[in-house]
Amino acid sequence: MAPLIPNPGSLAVFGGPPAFPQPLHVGRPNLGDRAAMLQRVNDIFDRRWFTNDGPVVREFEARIQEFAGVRHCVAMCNATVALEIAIRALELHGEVIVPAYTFIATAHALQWQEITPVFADLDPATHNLAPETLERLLTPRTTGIVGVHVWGRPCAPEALADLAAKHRLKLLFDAAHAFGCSHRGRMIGGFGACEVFSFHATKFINSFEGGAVVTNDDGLADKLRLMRNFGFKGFDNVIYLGTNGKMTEICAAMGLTSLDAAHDLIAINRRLYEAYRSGLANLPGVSLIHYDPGERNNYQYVVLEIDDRLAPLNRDELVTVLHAENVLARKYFWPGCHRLEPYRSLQPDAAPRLPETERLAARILLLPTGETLGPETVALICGLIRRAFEQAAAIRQTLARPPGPGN
Ligand code: T4K
Repeated sequence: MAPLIPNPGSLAVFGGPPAFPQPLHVGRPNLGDRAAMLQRVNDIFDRRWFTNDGPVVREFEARIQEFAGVRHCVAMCNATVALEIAIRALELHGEVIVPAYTFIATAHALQWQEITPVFADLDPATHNLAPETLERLLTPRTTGIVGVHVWGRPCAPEALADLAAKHRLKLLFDAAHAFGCSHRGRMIGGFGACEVFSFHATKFINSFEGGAVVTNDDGLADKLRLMRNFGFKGFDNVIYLGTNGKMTEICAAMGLTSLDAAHDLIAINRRLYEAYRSGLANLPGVSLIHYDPGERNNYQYVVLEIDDRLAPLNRDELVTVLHAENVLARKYFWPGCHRLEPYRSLQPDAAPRLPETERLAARILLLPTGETLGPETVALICGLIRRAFEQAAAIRQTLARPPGPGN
C-alpha cells in the first residue's frame, strides 16, 4: 500500500486528513506463499479429510515439534482451548498463580473451570511475572503457576521451576507470543510441564485460528490427545472426559504455509523493529522494549513504553493522535485482567497489590509490524510521533476541548 502524507504540516488530530488512507493494524496476518496454500487446500479437497487428526495436522505437529525442539505437539483449535485442556490435564484446581498483565484468555482458561486465578504483579524490566513476589500469594489451595512469556520474552523458567518444585506446584507456560523464541539457547516449548502456543491470525505463525500444547512428557501428551477428541480411544470407546479441541486440516495447511515463511517473517519483523528503534531514538520518555540479540526472537511485537513524566504526551494522548492518522496502535494489556470482568467483581481488592501492573498497563502501546509494512512506512509512523511530541501543547488543548460543532 502506498503511504500518503497529503498535508505533512497538519496532524489529523487538528482536523487534517489522516496520514494513511487505510488503517494500519497491529496484528495484520502474514500470508506466506499463497500458491502453496491453495495447493494444500486443493489436496485437502481431493482427500475429503477435513478434521479429526488428519495428515496435514500431523505434518504440522511434526514441524512444530522440530522447530521448538519438543517431543510432542498436540495441535488444537485455538490457544484458549489448548490452555483449558492443559490446565485440566494437569489437574489444577483451587487457586493458580497467573500474571494480571496478560491477555484475558490466560485468566479465563482458569476461571472457566472454576479455578481462581490469583493475580501476581510483574517485573518492570521484563513485563513478566516477578518470581520473588509469588511466595506470599501461596495458600493451601494453590495448585499451580501459569507463567506467560509476554512479547515472547522468557518468563523466568528456572526460578519458576524452583518455586514450583519447592511447593509441589504444577507449572505450565502460556507461550502464545513465544513461538520461535529461545531462552539460554533452548527453544521455548520445552519448559514446565507443558507450554501453549497460539497460532491465531495475528500471531507470528498463524493457522487462521489455532494453538497447540507442547510437552516432553509422553503420558501427558497421550492424555491431551484424548481430551482434545472427547476422550475417544478408537471407535465407540470413550475412556476419559474430553471436549472438542481439534484443529482442522485447512487450519493446519495455513500453519504449514506460515511455517514455511517463518525465517523470512523473522527477518521482516526484525528489520522493522530496527527501523522503529532508529526512528524513535532519543525521544524523551519513549523506550522500545529490548530483545536479547543472543537469543532467538520472533520480533512480532513492537512495544513502546511511554513515561509520561518525561514524554510531552502520555500514552493515551499518543494513541488518540495515531488513531486519527489511521495508525491503529493498541494498548495491550490495558487495564490488566484484574480490572476486567468477572475479576473486578470477584476480586475487587486486587489492584493495590499490583502496582507495577497498574503502572505498566497505562504506559504501553503496540505499533504495527509484519509483511504488509515496509521500513518507509515505519519511518512515517516515527515521524508522526516526533511531530506529535513537537506539537504536544496544541494537541493537549485540542483533546481537552469538548466535542461539538466545529470540533
Ligand atoms: N494468551 C495470550 C498471552 C494471548 O496473547 C492470547 C491471544 C491467548 C492466550 C489466546 O490465544 P487464541 O485463543 O486467540 O489462540 C488479539 C488476538 O485475537 C488474540 O489471539 C491475541 N492473544 C491478542 C493479544 O490479540 P484482539 O481482540 O485484540 O484481536 P483483534 O480482533 O482486535 O485483532 C487485532 C487486529 O488485527 C485487528 O484490529 C485487525 C487485525 N486483524 C485481525 C484479524 C483476526 C486482521 O487484519 N485480520 C484478521 O484476520 O485480540
